[in-house]
Amino acid sequence: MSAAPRPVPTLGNGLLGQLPAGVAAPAYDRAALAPGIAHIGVGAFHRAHQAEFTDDLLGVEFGRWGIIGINVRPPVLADTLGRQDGLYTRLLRENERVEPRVIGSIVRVVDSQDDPAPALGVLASGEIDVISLTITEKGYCHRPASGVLDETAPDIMHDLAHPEAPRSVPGILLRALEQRMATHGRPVTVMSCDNIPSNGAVLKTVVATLAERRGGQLANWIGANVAFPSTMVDRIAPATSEADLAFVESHLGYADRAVVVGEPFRQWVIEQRFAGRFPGWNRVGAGFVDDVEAFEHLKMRILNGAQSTLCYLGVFAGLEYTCDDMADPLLAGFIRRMLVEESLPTLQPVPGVDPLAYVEQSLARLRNTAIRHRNHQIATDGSQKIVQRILNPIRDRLRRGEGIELLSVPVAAWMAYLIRASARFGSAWRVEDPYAARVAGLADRIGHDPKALAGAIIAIDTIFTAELAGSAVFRTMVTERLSGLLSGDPVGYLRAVCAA
Ligand code: CS2
Repeated sequence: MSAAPRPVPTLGNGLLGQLPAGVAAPAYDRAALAPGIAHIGVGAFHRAHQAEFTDDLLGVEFGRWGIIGINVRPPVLADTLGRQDGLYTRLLRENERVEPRVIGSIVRVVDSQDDPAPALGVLASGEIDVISLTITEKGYCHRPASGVLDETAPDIMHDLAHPEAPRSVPGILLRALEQRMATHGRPVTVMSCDNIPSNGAVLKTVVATLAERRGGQLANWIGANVAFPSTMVDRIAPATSEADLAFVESHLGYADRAVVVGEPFRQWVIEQRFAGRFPGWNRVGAGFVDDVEAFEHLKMRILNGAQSTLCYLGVFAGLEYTCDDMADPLLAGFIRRMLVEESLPTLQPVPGVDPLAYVEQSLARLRNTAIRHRNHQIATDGSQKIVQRILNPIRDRLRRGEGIELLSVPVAAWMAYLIRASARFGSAWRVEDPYAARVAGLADRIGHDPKALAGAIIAIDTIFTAELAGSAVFRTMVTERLSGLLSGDPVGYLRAVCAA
């Protein structure tokens, strides 16, 4: 009779003393760790980035900086981190190399998907000095083209009518700030860590607009007691797959439902604008600066611009991951040319950065075969990404009378992806984007006539500014690219553009 297989233990406090050799563990006493940070949006990126920086900080300078992780949208955290005392494994991967480490900075998780009360209880608490957010671009309920609050967004309309039971993140923040004002009055830093330009200013604008609509003292109190620093965050950390969970179980010998995989590269630049106590993340590699703008443009236009271009071209060419796109010499060659010839010249100098070296480093990161970042994942919510990654550099070039032969390709590719010109590419896909229905509706009404279709999409003024929509060069180039992509042989067209 063979022995029954030994059950695999689950990661949790009880396992911390018995981790396999080679798995790093928190270098501080977790039992003594009290919370000071509340984070909204505990996805892969937060676990691979801010939570790791915080874990580093606690190891060199222990203090009251444990994180309470809050989700106000799916997934539910109770089933994963909640069962593991907030612990999870972070795997850094680069080609063959794997570096596992258990991160301990998240001390508690709170699910507030159906009811804002649990989130509000944490955010309004006087023990919280920093509220950080990774809620994806669309979580800000702003108009991407201008950064102002979209007062027609359904959740915002709801929150304007029912501020005591908010659904949107800006509405939840406003309610929490109101409760802070009414109770202890302690200042707080509210820090966006999403990939939108001037993310702190955008967050401040949407919250302040709601506060003004609300009336009373709240807007003034926020102005005097709340800081909204902008940040630039960077680390490629794709959605965790079943294969990643299986890897931990088979190679490390324990079960972990909250594994996260990231590349070795990481960067964090934070605007020095704090209210009250703030963690010394600058002691562990983050940069505290007076102005983040140059850093965020560099990152969004180069690294993110490349990702958002490759994702569509890759889907059209039948490829699955960014690293597959980069293994295609034509696509890789096109991306390098686009970045060097068109995106890079729009950047202001960035202190301590050689821009060409930054391009090469970004391309090397995208070639990392151990990072399985799906093209469709990056294509998700493209309407919220394209402004800062592609349209702003286009605007800057047009103002200087420069050409946009290459940057017009991702604009048309985004359109072709959204109208699901899938039959033409021999594959089908579901579009996840707040503008999916609107663009599909335009395509149904107009058909696939490139000129009419490009014109109708460019007329969406929450994405395309009047300046861009009014540019004949822009319309002509995008129409030409869209005609090519909607032609009988879109892949052939792409190859011709890439090879040109
Ligand atoms: C990606 C980003 O899905 C996406 O939009 O472009 O998540 C990207 O991987 C990160 O910004 C890298 O820091």
